[in-house]
Amino acid sequence: MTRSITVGAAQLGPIAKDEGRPSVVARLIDLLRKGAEAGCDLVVFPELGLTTFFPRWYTDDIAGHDHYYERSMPGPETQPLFDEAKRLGVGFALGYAELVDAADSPDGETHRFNTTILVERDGSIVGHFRKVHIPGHEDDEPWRPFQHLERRYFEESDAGFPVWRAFDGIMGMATCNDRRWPETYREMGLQGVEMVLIGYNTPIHYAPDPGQNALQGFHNHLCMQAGAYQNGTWVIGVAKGGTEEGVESLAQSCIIAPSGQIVAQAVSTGDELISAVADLDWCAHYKDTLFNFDRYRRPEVYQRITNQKGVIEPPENTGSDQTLAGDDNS
Ligand code: CDT
Repeated sequence: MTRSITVGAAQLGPIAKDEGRPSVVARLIDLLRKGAEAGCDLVVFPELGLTTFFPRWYTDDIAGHDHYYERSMPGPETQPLFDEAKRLGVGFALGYAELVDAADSPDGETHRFNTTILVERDGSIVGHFRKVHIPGHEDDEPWRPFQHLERRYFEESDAGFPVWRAFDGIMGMATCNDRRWPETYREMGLQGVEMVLIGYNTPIHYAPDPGQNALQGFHNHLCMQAGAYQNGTWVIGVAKGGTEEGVESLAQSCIIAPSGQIVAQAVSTGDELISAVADLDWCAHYKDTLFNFDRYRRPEVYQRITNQKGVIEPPENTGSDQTLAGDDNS
């Protein structure tokens, strides 16, 4: 018997700055119901799926933007989503801005994270993931047409990429920029992950190098398809797309099989539910053959994959001849 789950990618269109939580939660519930109609066990929503992408605005005092953060999950405004999930028997993953109050924090400090939760079909929270790779900048950079101040609004998580047993499989999460890093998938791949859930907000315009603008769609699929194939896992990539507060963001949400093939893709830039039947046993075709880590990986020779940051300078005189064992160029 195969372990198949039906998974939905619930792409969102823009969320306006003044759109309140009740309206956004109603949109999420509508997509959840569409997922139920499609037979979904699990519906995946995007990064920061409850608010506009507020890190595009500079502020001296980020505490003035705390209304964009959730202090509890579920909270009074998100409880209806949990209730509907339980009623329908459909789980979900949802990205949101998380605020940990100083009073609730082990170190007595306030913390802000870019977080995603995974919720089971009975409405219980399976796990929290906090974004590891925080892109953009900390300070106002007025030369940009719009800001990408995630590094001002969110801390980097040091918790890495855990996996959870849920939905009859091994589930992992990552958030937006995390999807561009091979370590993200490999960390979870080494723990046997079978499905990685990824929400994203990706502006088409990349101010530091606009030459990349035309490649946004290509890079989006390239990194997720490679991560899926090289780790024998399903990857579900879900956008908040369309033009939000004047900023155009990539859509192209997709469901990727362990072969690296896209098996479903959104066709709009707005609220849209796509789905696919995901056979988790398909992962073994890759995990037990080409990417049998125990048999073929060579961690003992991957000397530069360590805890260092930045680039390690190569030693002097490392011509290609000298890299061959036994060569003697003296
Ligand atoms: N949200 C997020 O992580 N977006 C980034 C944009 C980076 S441009 C500063 C992404 O990697 O898609």
